[in-house]
Amino acid sequence: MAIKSEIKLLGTAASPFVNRVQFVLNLKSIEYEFIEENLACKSELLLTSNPIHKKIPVLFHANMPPICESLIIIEYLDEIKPDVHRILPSDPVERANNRFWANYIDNKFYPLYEELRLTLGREGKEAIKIRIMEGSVLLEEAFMKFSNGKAYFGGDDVGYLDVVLGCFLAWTKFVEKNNEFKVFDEVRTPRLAEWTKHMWSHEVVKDVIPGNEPIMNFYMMLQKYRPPRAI
Ligand SMILES: N[C@@H](CCC(=O)N[C@@H](CS)C(=O)NCC(=O)O)C(=O)O
Repeated sequence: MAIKSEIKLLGTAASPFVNRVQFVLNLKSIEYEFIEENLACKSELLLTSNPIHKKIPVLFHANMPPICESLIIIEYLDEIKPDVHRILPSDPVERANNRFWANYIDNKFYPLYEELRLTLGREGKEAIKIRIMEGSVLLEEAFMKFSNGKAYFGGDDVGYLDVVLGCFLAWTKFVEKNNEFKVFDEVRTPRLAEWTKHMWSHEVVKDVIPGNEPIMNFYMMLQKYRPPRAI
């Protein structure tokens, strides 16, 4: 299938969900056009292509209807280019387990970062930090199971869960710095601490992971439009 330049990605550099899609496009050597979205003033393109959620990323493939939701997009890419760097395992049970943990990461683990930002007061923040660290231990256990002693969830190279969790690396660093704790550390989560280093230096990841400036700009936008609250 001719894919070159038929793919367009609507997003912004600081969005982990957009970065997730970029990782997979890179892994599969799919060329794409990046369309910058301004979430402070959403474009007509975003509102019409993702009218339900009004969120990025949105993927456009030739003249087909837009595809929304990052996990759906990366699975779509895996399906249209299965011959290059498969990210999901071929075994249905393993695939189901991968999806289970992706669901945990997106719906339980990462939302705690946002909850930490939104919570005012030392006590409340400390309680959320504990929940994040408990989550990191669960992820360490999952990593041990999936990686089989190798460097990645996917084994010898980046797989589905590396993409799903790895897209949050820059935000993890930011959250750690802002809140003076470690999400993944050498003592509590030694394998994930090691994995973090592999991910940061991985070819397809390192050019996508946003630097401090886009992260800080995005953070300031969140603070403005969705400010913290006292609980
Ligand atoms: N479940 C969605 C989450 C996407 C998401 O939260 N995107 C954020 C940017 S990081 C967004 O577009 N936010 C706009 C809004 O909340 O109005 C996915 O996986 O694609």
